[in-house]
Amino acid sequence: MIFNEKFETMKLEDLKNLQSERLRALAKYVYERSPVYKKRIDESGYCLSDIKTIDDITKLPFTTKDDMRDYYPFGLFSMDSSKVAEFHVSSGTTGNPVVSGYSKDDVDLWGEAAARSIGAAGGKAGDIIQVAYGYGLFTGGLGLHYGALKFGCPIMPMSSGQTKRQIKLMSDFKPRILACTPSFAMYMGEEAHSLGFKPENISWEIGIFGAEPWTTAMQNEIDRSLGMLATDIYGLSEITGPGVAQECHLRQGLHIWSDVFYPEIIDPKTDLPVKEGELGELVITTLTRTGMPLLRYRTRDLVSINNEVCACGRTAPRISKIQGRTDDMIVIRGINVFPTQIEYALLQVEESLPNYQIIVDRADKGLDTIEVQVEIDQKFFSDEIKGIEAVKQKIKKSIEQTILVGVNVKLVEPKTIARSEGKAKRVIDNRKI
Ligand code: DLL
Repeated sequence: MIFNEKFETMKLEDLKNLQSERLRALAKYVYERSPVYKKRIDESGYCLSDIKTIDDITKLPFTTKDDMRDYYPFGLFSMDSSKVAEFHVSSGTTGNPVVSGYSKDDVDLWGEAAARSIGAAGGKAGDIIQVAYGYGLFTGGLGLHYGALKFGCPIMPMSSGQTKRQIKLMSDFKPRILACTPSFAMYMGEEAHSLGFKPENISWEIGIFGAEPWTTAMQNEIDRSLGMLATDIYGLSEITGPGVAQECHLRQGLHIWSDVFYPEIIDPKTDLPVKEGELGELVITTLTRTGMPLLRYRTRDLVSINNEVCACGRTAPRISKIQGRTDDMIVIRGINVFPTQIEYALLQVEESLPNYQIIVDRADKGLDTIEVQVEIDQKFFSDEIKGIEAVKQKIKKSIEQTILVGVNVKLVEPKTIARSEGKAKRVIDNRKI
């Protein structure tokens, strides 16, 4: 179902005019309210009157994840923090987390974007939705929640975890839609089967899955094992949570709601646009946000774009599934993890040496695992087993407290982990994405 006919099927020419109008207003808005953007626009050699159409967007400065960290917590807001309705936070590369401030209108916009996404996935008003993304500073739970409220779907605000309870309530309430990370969907499917459920006893018909990379093969596997249509949803806290882009039932790319989140695809090395269909970094401008609007935000996510009108009738362009990232962030079970966080956690434990490797795997059933191999001083190896086990637990605890994801720790002797002469390859990602 198309939730918002006017914007989702707008003629391309009208869409371009709307984007141009919104870009002019946005440039003025941030220039007047954000000292950071005022300074950057002044330094760019362009002025507001140079921003006439959406094609002039390239005259505006980029915003990066480093900016988010440097201006932590509220320095990039265009609104006083007392006027903000909600804060959301995700992991930053080092030190400071990434904070995003949503005004009341931004929360409304987020609900609109997520509602369009529920419709694109095939949802209908009245469908019960089981929201099994985490609620809280992470945007997954609340994003689908706001979308469902707007769309008119009765909500089961489950949050993540409690697998058996999720399945029991699925069986009793018969939700038609399940929203969670793809790895959690796989896990729930596995549990449901072990409890004796067959695909025909599973009420979910539509999955709205995202927050982590996953393949089409995994999508097909979820379709098969849960007897549903698994669709991909994309988003990031800085822009808006889930609902920046979403696959329609045809699953030929994710429609990016470009009347509000304007996409550019650039070569991350030259910063120049790539040709339609070529892989590049997704850069997004929030055309209508008011709390923390962002100009040309470098998402570091690698995608290609297809501007052709989709057979579903939507004119919003489609991005490919996320093909990778330009940095070393690993998204594991929906949580962003940076190797530097693991390094930090290791350095808190005196027995560990700062030589480590992170091995990410995807088990057969789709659940991602992290193993951290850590070198420890030779002298601890001569210790009795109990002592070694205690060091291992100490390291495990330190890492888990930092990254908020369970890990396996393997202690190895000094000089076991390959040394590098260039950039150290800290992460071995064995997931086939
Ligand atoms: O993950 C928002 C979200 C919640 C999206 C629920 C979809 C569903 P962050 O925690 O800020 O926000 O992480 C954003 O996660 O830059 C991508 O690298 C990755 N990511 C998000 N969705 C997808 C997806 C949420 N569908 C970062 N496929 C992004 C691959 C995804 N990666």
